[in-house]
Amino acid sequence: MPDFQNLLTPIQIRHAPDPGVSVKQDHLPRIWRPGGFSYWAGKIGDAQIGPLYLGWLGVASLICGFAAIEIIGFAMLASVGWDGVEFIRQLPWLALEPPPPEYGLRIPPMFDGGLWLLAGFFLTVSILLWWARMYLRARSLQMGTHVAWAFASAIFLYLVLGFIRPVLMGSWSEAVPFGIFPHLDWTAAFSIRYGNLFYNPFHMLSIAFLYGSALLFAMHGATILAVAKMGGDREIDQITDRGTAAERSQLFWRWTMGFNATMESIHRWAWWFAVLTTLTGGIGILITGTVVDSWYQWGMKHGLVPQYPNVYEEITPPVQPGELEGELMGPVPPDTFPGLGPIGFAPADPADGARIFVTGTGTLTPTTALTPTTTSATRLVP
Ligand code: 07D
Ligand code: 07D
Repeated sequence: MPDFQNLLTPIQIRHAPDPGVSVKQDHLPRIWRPGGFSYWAGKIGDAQIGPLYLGWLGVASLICGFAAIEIIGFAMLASVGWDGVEFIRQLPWLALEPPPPEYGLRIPPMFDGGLWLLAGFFLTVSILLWWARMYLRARSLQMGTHVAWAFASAIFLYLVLGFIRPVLMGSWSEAVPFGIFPHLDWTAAFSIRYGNLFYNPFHMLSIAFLYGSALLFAMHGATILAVAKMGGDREIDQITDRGTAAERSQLFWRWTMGFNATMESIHRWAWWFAVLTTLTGGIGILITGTVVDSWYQWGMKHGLVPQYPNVYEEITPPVQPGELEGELMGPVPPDTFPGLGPIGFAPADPADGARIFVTGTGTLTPTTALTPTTTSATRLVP
């Protein structure tokens, strides 16, 4: 029976490195054989480093990942005139942007989005190969494939953001740019463009699962640490042989909240919360712009948010010539008034909500029926 050890009192034993169980599916030799030891790794975990299994999937994934990073890096370096110092200084702001909208889903010129497409291709292949590697390593160890399927959920969100949704929307320009702050700008702009993502119920679910993951992780980590001195950190033993640690940790939660997870079920809770974060998130992004155009308007329709105030008279289209200057409340599709001058957004008046000004000459004949959601009221100024 080993002595109780924790992060502060580790005893690092040096011995012949443990090669691990042998499995017959090993096609390629493990590298770093026979493995070595690291004092600092031993401070935070297991001191043994390696052997590392690097099959052809791993090699191919690393090559593709390297290619993606090279393309992104050199495109960013080119964007600062090949100046290494500026590259480092401005790195967080640099971007490799997707093609502009005019190319739709066509292959764009190399320096007008083509590099983005190429980098995305290599990154995606790299991620998918890494997924296959994880799956096959688990299989060859005769484990379940839970890790691979959790990773698949994250990959689903990644593919929705950068591939599936852009394809459904018919344009690569819908996708996320590569870049540290630029991808945050994209995230903020996406939310604004589609009427505030907070009103997207799948964004709500994703947030609940994200926060829930953090809470469960904190509860579980803290509980196991609290009973580690009774052997609770040897969690798996506790499933088959419930010693006093498992007993107490479960009693603790039953006392505190009347219910306790089991040594096994807590890991299912954690797995599902993590997996559902990106799964519900991916659904939320998938239906944004494809099914729902404005989450704020969706919220109005379903009573989440108040209607725009109806402070002006209702518009009765078509409006006669001469009555071409006015304010229309609410978003108006851009081709509603053909031949008309600019339709611009005015600064929101807190009392009235957002206004859209219509100016110009011609016949004000809406091509789209002005429903209460496209226009709630107007005051036309002759
Ligand atoms: C701690 C595991 C280690 C992983 C790390 C990330 C890269 C990127 C590439 C410069 C928890 C490694 C980073 C390989 C370098 C280039 C071109 C995981 C841990 C340390 N984001 N995001 C970050 C990615 C999206 C958002 C940070 C990737 C969506 C917000 C990092 C993707 C949206 C914030 C990063 C992706 C979004 C971040 C820290 C892919 C909506 C932050 C990540 C492939 C979901 C935070 C400056 C981290 C930040 C942040 C990477 C997608 C929103 C650069 C690889 C499009 C609001 N994101 N992100 O620790 O500080 O994750 O940004 O989908 O505030 Mg992001
Ligand atoms: C990105 C999965 C892909 C990653 C993969 C890993 C590598 C290699 C290398 C380690 C993260 C690739 C790995 C490349 C790494 C090394 C060496 C997972 C990813 C495959 N939001 N929001 C979410 C909150 C707002 C917006 C989810 C909170 C605003 C958009 C999450 C708030 C606006 C999107 C979440 C908030 C906005 C999201 C992400 C608060 C901006 C998404 C879940 C309190 C102004 C994404 C449905 C996740 C989503 C998303 C949280 C606010 C925009 C729950 C807490 C209103 C556009 N937001 N958000 O796990 O799914 O991501 O939405 O304000 O796309 Mg949000």
